[in-house]
Amino acid sequence: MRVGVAPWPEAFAARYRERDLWRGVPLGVAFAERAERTPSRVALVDGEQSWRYGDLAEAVDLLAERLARHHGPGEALLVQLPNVAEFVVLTLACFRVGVVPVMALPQHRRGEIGYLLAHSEASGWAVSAEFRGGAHLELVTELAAGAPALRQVWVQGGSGGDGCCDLSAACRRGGDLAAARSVISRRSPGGSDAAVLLLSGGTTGRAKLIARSHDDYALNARLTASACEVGEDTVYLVALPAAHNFALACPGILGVLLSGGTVVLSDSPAPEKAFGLIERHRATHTAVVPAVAHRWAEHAGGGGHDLSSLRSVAVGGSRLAPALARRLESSLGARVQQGFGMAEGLINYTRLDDPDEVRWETQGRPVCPADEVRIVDELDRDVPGGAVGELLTRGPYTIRGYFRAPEHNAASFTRDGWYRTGDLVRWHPTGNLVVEGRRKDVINRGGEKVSAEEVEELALGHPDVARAAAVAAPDPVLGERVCLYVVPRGAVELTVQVLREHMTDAGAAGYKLPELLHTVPELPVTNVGKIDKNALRADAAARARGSRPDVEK
Ligand code: OOB
Repeated sequence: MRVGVAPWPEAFAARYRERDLWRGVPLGVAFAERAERTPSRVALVDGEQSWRYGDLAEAVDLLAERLARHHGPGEALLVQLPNVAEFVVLTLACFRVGVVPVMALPQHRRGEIGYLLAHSEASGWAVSAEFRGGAHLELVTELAAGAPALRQVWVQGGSGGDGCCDLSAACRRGGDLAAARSVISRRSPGGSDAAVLLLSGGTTGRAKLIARSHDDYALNARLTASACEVGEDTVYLVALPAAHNFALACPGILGVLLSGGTVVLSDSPAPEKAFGLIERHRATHTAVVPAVAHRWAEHAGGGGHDLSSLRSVAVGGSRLAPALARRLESSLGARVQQGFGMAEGLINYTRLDDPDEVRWETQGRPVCPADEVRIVDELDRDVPGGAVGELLTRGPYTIRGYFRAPEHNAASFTRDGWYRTGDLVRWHPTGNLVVEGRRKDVINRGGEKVSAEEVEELALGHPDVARAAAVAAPDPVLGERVCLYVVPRGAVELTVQVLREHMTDAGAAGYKLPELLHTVPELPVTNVGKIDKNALRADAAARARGSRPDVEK
């Protein structure tokens, strides 16, 4: 099955091409051209190993030829890898032969992976033999039988046994490059073909898949690289999960590799690890979520590391408090660039030379002049200047629909193609956006988006739960945590641990599990009979402030 991108209306597409925003150059070709220009510059560093552009391009092409033997054009390949070199080689190799990587997370478990395999009809799955003690290979055995489209499993960092390909070995150089390049030339995708399937930051229910085209994702990477002043002299530390759009292409791995800079991988955002890498490789740029920024700001003074090479720290994914932005700049001696973006497209950034007020207090402005932004009320009417409303957006790198989700699309997009972000924002007088809240029912746990509905469904699967509602409880570091209100069935005593175990057994990833549980005799309802989530959020906030007795079990 070929993964397709929801098309833009022809008039828009023509305009984006005319303005040279869409260049018809697939990402694999853009990378190969860059590698030809600067073959001896260092492209990638993972631990003690590093790849020059020329070496990396060769490794990519040899793997691409191997991929082409197993996976057809436009077929999905589920990528579930940590921040390792194989992630980068595999992603670029997919781009070269039009295989579409599905960017899953190493933390995903049976529930998420089973759904992603089925929904994308992936013909391949790349998985790590070992990730923080997780039993990924057991998951392969368990799920492969129920995924009829799956033909090939690729294992990183160890052999996966029968029938699996050793991805790490396949990423090492060696092979007939000329033959590989002749296969690639026959398999190269077009600019409007799907490049990648990203996961949406949690909307209603299961994560939606977001098909991004080569044209639009290349533009995304280019423009964010330019907004962050990334170039050949950039050394970018990947501290967030590489599969996340922020670290992958905003500017992230792709923005840096298309600009001739160096990508340094870190397997953890912990300050002890990240600071060591910044010092050792003289990193100039990195990106973190506010929860990580918090840890870095605490650690910077006492870390004893030389961070003087660092110029810019992009912070995004959830709300950054102005005081933390200021503190981060002074403790790291680098400029903060707030990034407010989404896997669906639109990316806003503050710029390095913006005044303090903008860098600290706003979430920046769109990176592309062709990005269209509206701020509207509940009836989709534009709100007066400076007022808060929902952000709607359209543009050359914002999708026109989720992958295979017609019902959901009808709710998430207006008839004329605007994406309803679910974010409540306002214009700052300086022409930058400020995020004020959200309309969508999502819990943003330190940048990881959790759908409240998904948590509720998981909770309702427990026989002793009669009703359930998940809301965000404020947290000083993570911003928000998953807080669950349940009405138990009968007189049974439910604890947060029991429900966490139940949800884990049901196959849910750890970051979705409730951290706070409140058992209540009844859930509050609004006057139209819907669960009153605002009342629950207020209750969760009051409990977090300690102004109510905590009945947490
Ligand atoms: C990034 O992407 P996603 O797809 O994981 O999540 C998007 C959602 C936004 O709709 C918004 O609700 C929230 O995450 N968000 C922010 C934010 N950045 C994202 N909320 C407040 N302040 C911010 N700075 O999270 C993402 C993708 C690319 C670059 C940066 C972040």
